[in-house]
Amino acid sequence: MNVKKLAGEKAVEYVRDGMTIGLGTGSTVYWTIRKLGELVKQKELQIRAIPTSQQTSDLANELGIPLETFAQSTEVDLTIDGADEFNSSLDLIKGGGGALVREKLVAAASNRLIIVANESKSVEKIGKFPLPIEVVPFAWEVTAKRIEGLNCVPTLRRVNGCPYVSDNGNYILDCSFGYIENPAKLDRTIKLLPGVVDTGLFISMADTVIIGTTNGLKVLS
Ligand code: ABF
Repeated sequence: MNVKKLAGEKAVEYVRDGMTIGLGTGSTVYWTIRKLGELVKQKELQIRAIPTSQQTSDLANELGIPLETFAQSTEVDLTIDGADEFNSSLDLIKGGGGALVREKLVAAASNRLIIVANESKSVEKIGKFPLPIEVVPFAWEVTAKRIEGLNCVPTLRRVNGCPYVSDNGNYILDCSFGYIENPAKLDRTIKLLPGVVDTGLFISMADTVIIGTTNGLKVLS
């Protein structure tokens, strides 16, 4: 059973005609976007969407989903996105796919955030997944040292030996903190460091998590 498809397609049931939808990034929300594309093509659904990455923008364009930017609308009715980890309070680690800054901006502009995931992302305490932190390339070494001082091991994300560059032209540090006791406090602390653009901690942002399992769907709210 494709549990990503199961969760991804379920989220489409929350979409209504006329909504502005935030489209997340990743291999689970891929199925949401594909399903939305089908419904738009069959003229069964009329939506506009704001993508959280170039990758999602390309997919939505390919499927004929009308896109808009924050120049047209500063309010998003519903965002559907993936996650790398979630706990029972619906705190999240995101950014494994490198789109965390736009994902957070779109989520923060949304009236509702639905996360689509599978059971492997469910944890008691977040932090096993290395926390992605987007940083300005200039002086990234200094920023990394400051973050290291918060008791973690930061690693510059690389692709084919070169630094990974986000859609915003920044670098990403994958930071192994181990279990994070107070995610909200850590998020605030990291964001005060010069050079940090944002962190992959999404605290009190998600309203619902749809979980695909081999026994069917679970929904946390
Ligand atoms: C996204 O979903 C990212 O934040 C995250 O890295 C990614 C992982 O999800 P999936 O397993 O669905 O690809 O939103």
